[in-house]
Amino acid sequence: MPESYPELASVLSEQFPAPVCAILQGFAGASASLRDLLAVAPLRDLLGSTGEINVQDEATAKLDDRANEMFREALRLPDVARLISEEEPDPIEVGAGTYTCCFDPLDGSSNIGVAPVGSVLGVYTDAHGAFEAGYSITGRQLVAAAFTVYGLPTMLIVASPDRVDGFAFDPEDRTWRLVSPKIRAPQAQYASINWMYRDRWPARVLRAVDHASTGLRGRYSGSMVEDVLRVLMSGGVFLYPEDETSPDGKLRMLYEICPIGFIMEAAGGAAMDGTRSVLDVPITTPHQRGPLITGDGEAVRRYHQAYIVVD
Ligand code: AHM
Ligand code: MG
Repeated sequence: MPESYPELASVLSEQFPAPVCAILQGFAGASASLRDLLAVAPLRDLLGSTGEINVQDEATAKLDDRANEMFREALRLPDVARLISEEEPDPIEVGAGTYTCCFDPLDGSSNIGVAPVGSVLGVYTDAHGAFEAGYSITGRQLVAAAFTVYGLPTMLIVASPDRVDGFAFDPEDRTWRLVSPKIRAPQAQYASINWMYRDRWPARVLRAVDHASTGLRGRYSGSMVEDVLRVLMSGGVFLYPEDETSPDGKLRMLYEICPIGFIMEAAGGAAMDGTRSVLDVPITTPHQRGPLITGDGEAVRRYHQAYIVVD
């Protein structure tokens, strides 16, 4: 019975101030619309690329563009100061609000049309001076984080500093309902990493990956959000370390690494760059990259212990 699963709005209002509830509702609303678009993408000529190259030097998919517009509009809210999107070269100044919303409108672009993709949001406070000379921002300034996975079911994960909840989208009445309250990251069963990059890993990464993944089974989708959802629900560790072609890692701090790190720490797991929590890394540019090793605290600790050994 749907009535037995509390609706998103009532769960949010118990945990967050009204402006943060509005931001999270905006994210959930745009996610529901994007889910609809993804479901008909092959029928609406929405697969393939726009022919443009984005600020990350990656080909922009038509759906990257559409998703970006949807979240950009949904998050233009009175208490939002600025928006930072994976698809926008520069921050977008919105108003005199308190919050900076950083988002990846469509995570897992290489899976569009073939496998689940998602969206990621980080809500930062006190970020006004960020990126000006001498000012940095860290993931410790997050007050909320969320991500969606457009699979069956379509899932929305929302975190405050000490609680993580999972909501499923009900297409009948278009509500998000709490189906997995107070998620705790279970003991690792799976390791998610792109094993094809093994030859590019420095010796310490190779050693640490082997140490962290011993005894685990492999699962890797190419959509971080999907792999992280598995880590949260079934137990595991997700790893995207630095390598020879991406010496700083691939994933971006503000709208990928820190929101996921915040969620994982709130669920009792861990998220490190190898030496420290990703939430303690100073971020000085909007699209700064970093390594991410996240999931079950014990597996992340094994990575760390092997990583810090001096060669
Ligand atoms: P995107 O936001 O442009 O889709 O890039 C991020 C994605 C992650 O979802 C995923 O974990 C990773 O890139 C996959 O990269 P690779 O193909 O190098 O394994
Ligand atoms: Mg992404």
